[in-house]
Amino acid sequence: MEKNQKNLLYLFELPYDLISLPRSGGKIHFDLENDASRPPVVTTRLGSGIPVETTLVPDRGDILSQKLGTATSVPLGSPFSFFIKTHRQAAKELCDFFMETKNAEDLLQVAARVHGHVNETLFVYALSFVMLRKKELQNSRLPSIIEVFPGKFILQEQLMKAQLEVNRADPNETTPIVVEHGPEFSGTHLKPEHPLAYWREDYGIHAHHWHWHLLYPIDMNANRNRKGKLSYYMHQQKIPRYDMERLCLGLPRVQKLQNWKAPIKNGYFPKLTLNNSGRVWGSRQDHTTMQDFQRNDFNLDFPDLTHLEIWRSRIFHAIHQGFMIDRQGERVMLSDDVTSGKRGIDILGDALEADSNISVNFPYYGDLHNMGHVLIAFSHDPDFAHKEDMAVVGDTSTAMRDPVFYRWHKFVDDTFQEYKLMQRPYTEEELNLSGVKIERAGVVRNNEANILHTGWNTRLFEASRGLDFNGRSVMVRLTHLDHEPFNYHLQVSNSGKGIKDVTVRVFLAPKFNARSQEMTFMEQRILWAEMDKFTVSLKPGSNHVVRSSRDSSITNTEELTFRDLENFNIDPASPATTPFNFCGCGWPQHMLLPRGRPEGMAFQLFFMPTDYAQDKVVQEATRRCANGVSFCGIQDAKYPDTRAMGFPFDRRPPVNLLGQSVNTAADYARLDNAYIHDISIKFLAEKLN
Ligand code: CUO
Repeated sequence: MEKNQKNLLYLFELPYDLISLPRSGGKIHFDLENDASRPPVVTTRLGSGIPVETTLVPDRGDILSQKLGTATSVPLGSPFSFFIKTHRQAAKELCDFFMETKNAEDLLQVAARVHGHVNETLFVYALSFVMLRKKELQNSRLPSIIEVFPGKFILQEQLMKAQLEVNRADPNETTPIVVEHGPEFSGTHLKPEHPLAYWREDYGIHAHHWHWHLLYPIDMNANRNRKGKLSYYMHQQKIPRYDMERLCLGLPRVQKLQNWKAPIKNGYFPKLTLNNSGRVWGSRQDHTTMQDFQRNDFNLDFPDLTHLEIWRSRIFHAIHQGFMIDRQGERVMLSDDVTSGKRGIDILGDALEADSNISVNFPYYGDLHNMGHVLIAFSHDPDFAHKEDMAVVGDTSTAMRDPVFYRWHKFVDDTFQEYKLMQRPYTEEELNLSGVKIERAGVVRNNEANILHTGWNTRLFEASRGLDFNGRSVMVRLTHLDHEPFNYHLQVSNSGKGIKDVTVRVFLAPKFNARSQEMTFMEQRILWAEMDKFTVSLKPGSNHVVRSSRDSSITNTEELTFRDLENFNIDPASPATTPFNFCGCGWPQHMLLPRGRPEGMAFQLFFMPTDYAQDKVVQEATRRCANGVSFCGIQDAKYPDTRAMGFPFDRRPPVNLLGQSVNTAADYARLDNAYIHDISIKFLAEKLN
């Protein structure tokens, strides 16, 4: 990576501190010409004997405050929320300003000058947004959001402990301080939702969610291929994963939040800081009721609960009538069986998500999903009487910590499912793939078949990249769920005379419901979680297909830390081949499996090869950032599958298949190209590796 690209990395360090403060353990220093805020502390820090690389940032008269537009309207040190329309506007203006820069050097200088003048999260958002999109920066990578904003992930008490240790230690001491961060910190088992805290507070799912919203922002004129539907699908897939985890712990499946005037049973106290001043995220007591929004600190001109209810009614009318009404009063048909133009699910996704530029009729269908986040995020202080900050559910990097997130998104998903159930079922012809038969399929881990193991693991992050601990390195060891890697094995026959390319679709669902009964097709339908989707060429005759769990179509590799990025160089000639094809989006690999139970828990794997000739998408662009493609798409390219996301479980089943009724998913497995296989997942409750 060239020097300026590499130095962009350091603009992500210490977002709450002066830009002139040394970075990378004192090795990097931005020297801003004519910058009055350059503090005397720099001299002291730089006098530590470490060789320092200084980057001079010339005085840039062209960076005038009016160019930043509304970007300065979000106060420093306060939360930034993409669910708030005025914040989206601020983000758009800052992103547009950064996008005008000519190259890495120009961006570095402009961003260094803007640093400290705009809200910190907004700054990191805009810089990330631009680095992901500028062609000339395609070989740069973003550091993990966990290291950029440790306060959003790590218990305030632990960070304070580290600070106290730094204060007490000999100033010449250089060994890093390591603090532990266990899987459960936000409550106790006295609360029914607490046993799942390790899952909701996992760092990886938040990094994924933050990154996904960076790739698919709303109101940013960044209209990516099948965005509306991908928003539905990526968020939909969190629900079966969450429900599976609940069933592992004997908890009932998540209930949608649909009565908005009734108290929300479970509160949430995040115990996280907004910034290094110790300002905390808003907390919600048990039994808090959503209220009309009466704050004036966000320049939002409505919104009250009645609006949400009206928008919901209009969207449900549209779903049941099969069309939406655009701004000219014309009908826009909603159907997934289209040969050109947008599928109904995309149109619905854009209106519900909602993107005011793409929604068929934003004033009429409103801003339902976003404003739901907002009203919940301020339900603890809807009129600012307590001067409390937003709750975590308003920020994409923290929203999934709160149990109410899943209740809200269960409501959103059920709305999409209402639409999906209006679609005709797939025909036998659409489900079948003649000439291809799965003889056997299953999973193997360490030579043992069909039993998968989960347990705990740890990962180290450098909190001192995001927060200043007087120049001392502070590491945090995060404990998280993990599993032993495994392989899928499929024995597939091809009775044709030539090579047959197929897309193998793999899903996982619990075998039994909360009452320990086997599930009907419709009950299990929305519990299938995508595990993988890959293309293989089947030669005539029998084929043994082996696929590693590490190559899953939904997961990324691991979060890239500052240290990883400092030590790596992408070969510009082969950007699509290295592990660093990873660009940050994707479900965390360590969360691929639900945790199961100590005695083992019964799950089913569903395998279905479909015809790649029909599935494939002709791509004009080169592949890049092709990790987690099922959730994240491919950067600068079309979504690489023509079928509906979630196929074949996105629709209700046909009444008859191969002459018999369809009652369970196993009835699909009567097709030669489908296979159901029982497995057991055992939670070892110990450290793996
Ligand atoms: Cu990602 Cu509601 O869209 O959290």
